[in-house]
Amino acid sequence: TSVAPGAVHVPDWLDPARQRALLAACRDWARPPAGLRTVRTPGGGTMTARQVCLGWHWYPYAYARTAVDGDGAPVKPFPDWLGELARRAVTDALGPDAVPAAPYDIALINFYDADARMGMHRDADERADAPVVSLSLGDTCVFRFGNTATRGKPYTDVELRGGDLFVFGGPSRLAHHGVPRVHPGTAPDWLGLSGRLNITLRVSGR
Ligand code: MD3
Ligand code: FE
Repeated sequence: TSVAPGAVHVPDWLDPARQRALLAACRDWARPPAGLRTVRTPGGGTMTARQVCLGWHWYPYAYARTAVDGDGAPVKPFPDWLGELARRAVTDALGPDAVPAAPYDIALINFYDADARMGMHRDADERADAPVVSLSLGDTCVFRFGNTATRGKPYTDVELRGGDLFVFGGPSRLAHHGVPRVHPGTAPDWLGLSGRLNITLRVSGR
């Protein structure tokens, strides 16, 4: 389903076995060193979703090779199989011509509990215009897809469920977006996750 030019939602893209395998990998990546951390913004704010990074460490508002706002350890490597998954996602959502020449080399994994949210923002810290791939696991959330010019209206609210794929490329790459709410207790029992997890795959352009 196309939400805007370059923004494509593919419900149920990950089958249950893939969801379980991805969750197990995320739990492994979340362990120290350079594991799950709370992100603090320069203005003194705290992000309610906690995060772990692969390949490059994101901190507001730049990338580093070490967990500069965590324990300072080197960032875990970005595995080849995640890059393959990203290229397959872009091909399925936007077609083979949209797959970037440069390799996918960043994963940002956000863990949401029942009260976590993400305010409206743009992802502009990458030096490449390659599509961003988003994979969701666990609880359903409300995902707000806005416009490039402002953080406010007009925007479209979409329910993102566990197993869903969303790809943001072309004119949607710099659109504002956020997660105003998570619906607790909506993850399937077979997954064994209380809360929501989102994995974004990106090209750093470095
Ligand atoms: C639209 N994550 O990590 S995923 C983020 O659910 C982020 O954790 C949210 O926003 C989450 O930066 C939303 C959907 C998403 C991800 C990246 C985008 C939408 C995007 C990049 C550009 C445009
Ligand atoms: Fe974002």
